[in-house]
Amino acid sequence: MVNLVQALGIVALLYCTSVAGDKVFRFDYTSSRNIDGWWKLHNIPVTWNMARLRCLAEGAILLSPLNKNYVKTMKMIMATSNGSIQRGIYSGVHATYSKGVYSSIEGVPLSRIPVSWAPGEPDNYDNNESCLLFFPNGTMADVNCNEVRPYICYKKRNYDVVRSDCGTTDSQYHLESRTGSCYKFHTIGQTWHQAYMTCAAEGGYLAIINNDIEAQALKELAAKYPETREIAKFTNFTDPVAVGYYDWNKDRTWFTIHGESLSEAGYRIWSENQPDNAKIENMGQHCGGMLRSSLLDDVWCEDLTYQFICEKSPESLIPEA
Ligand SMILES: [Ca+2]
Ligand SMILES: [Ca+2]
Repeated sequence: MVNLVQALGIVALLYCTSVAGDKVFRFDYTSSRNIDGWWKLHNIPVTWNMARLRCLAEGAILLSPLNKNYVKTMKMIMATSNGSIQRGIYSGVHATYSKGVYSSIEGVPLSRIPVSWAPGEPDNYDNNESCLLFFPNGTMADVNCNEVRPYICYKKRNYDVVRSDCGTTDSQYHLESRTGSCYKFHTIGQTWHQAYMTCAAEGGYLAIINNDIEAQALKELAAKYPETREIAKFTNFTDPVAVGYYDWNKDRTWFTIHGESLSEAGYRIWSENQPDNAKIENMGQHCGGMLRSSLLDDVWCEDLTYQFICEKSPESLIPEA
């Protein structure tokens, strides 16, 4: 016989287990036993590759209908949403490595996935379709990967995953005691706009320098990583890293990505002769950069890639109490 105290203990234990399991990933993901993990619906349509990158930056992958439980879950998520979702969402099943050879992001081959095709599909229309779309009724079709569609990101449950001091499972974020923020230095360059997306998906933002102390902290952080020397080919300066300010109106007035002027933000020390709006093929510099000296330098927004620094509050991904 289980007495009342024991019963309450069991209930409390089950509750704690489920809460810990449910909340360990991030606030914007929903736990699901059916798919043994967490999911997040992105209802703003993007290309398949952008969807893939966004999930990756969130620490997840594109959800695929790997078995009947996944199919059921995807249908359930779509049934409670409207708009463009009703016209189909991207799955993680793709043939972008080799035309016609489909597998899910995690490598499950198409032959192992319980696909029921929509009428007339798959047709590889114009020999230009390598991504699989999932419809609300559970059928699928191959489509051009450049079409824009909503999608679902998925994180498989992993009990080893722990949130750090920085409130993330991403171990590359480190808490800086002098500012109370966490920072991650991205060594693989992206364009300023891509870098903005990556930081946002990680739960942060392109770093905003608010005072000399933060500038010093970022200078020390950047000093730990070698320069790529990519931009040095075009300028006399050491490689800038992308940070969070922007010439919004392209009229040389600079705002942080949180809408303040640089003076309001608290740091506006430009490198000598910067911002210079240097031109490559008529393309000026409207995006924010920081030299290794921590002095500011305007950089190109498109085409060229920069290493970049994301800043994150330790609370940003934690559910509100
Ligand atoms: Ca098709
Ligand atoms: Ca410049």
